[in-house]
Amino acid sequence: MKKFLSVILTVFLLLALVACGGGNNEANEGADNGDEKENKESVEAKTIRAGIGLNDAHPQYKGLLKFKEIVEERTNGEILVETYHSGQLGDDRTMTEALQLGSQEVTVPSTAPLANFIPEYSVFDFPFLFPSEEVADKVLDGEVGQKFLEKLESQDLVGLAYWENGFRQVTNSERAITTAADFKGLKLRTMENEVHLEAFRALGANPTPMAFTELFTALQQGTVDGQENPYATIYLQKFFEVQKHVSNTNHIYSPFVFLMSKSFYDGLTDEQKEIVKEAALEAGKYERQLNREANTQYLQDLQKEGMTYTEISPEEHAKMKELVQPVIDKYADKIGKDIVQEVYDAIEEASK
Ligand code: TK8
Repeated sequence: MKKFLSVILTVFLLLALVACGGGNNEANEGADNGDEKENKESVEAKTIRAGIGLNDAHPQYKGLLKFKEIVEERTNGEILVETYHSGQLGDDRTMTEALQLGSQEVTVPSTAPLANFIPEYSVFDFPFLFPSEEVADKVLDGEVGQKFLEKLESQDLVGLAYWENGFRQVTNSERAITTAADFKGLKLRTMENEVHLEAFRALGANPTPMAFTELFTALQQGTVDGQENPYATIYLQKFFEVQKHVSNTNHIYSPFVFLMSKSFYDGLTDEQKEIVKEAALEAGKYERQLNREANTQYLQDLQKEGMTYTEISPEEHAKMKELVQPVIDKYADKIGKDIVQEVYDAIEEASK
């Protein structure tokens, strides 16, 4: 009998050991699962596909690399950034639509094509709106600029910062432009924005809206006589190879807007949201500085490459302003006089 009881006891003890060990296993499994899940999550970093239209020589791309550096460092690799330039992912409108669809996470378009998504953005392309880069910074980085960024949410977009495209200058291969009358009949490519189109019509030109990705070929083939962009773009995109004349029209200060897909942004932790916003702002300040530093140098380099540079006098600039004023009045009505007035008031305040 004793022997029988000791066998039963041994079997019972063995069963008890096995059960506890399993529990531990389960606990371990749980822990493993937990660790595994945690490891899995940390292994599966989020990826930002960031695309722009300008090439890798442009300050805009250097700004994108700065954004990548800051985000990857501050998130310890939880977020990785893939950068694409030269329209590899498409033109401004296509990439902005990709953000809305969630098939791309970041792009940095000019404000002009954004007006096709949020009409109020046209105000930033009113000719001669910003008198200087410094005033543009103050207004865009202040209350008014923030108000415009918030409008993007209705389009499934998050505006994180303003970067700089810069003051736009006209180039062409027909004639030197020194007067308002010299625009007459020029076939000029413009961005896909009604204000740009109508302003150049008011100057007597014959404008054609076109994506930036098609521009160099159109200039090369003579589909258009000219275009307008900041000196940095004219030089770094090698437009001097297909354009003869450049003049300091300074007709529009063009901002870039750093856009993120809302669906991607909403999926970030609060800490990650702060990091991407800080990174967009810090990289934007860096990009603006690079863009400005070399502007004078770019103009000299364009002339070294054989372009003729002509200056437009204050009197002729005044004539240009007079010719485009009816377009400004029309679009101020169209997009809302109040918000337009807010922008002009902010500019006046920032100019003091
Ligand atoms: C580049 C464009 C470009 C703009 C244009 O993606 O289209 O002429 O000035 O900088 O945004």
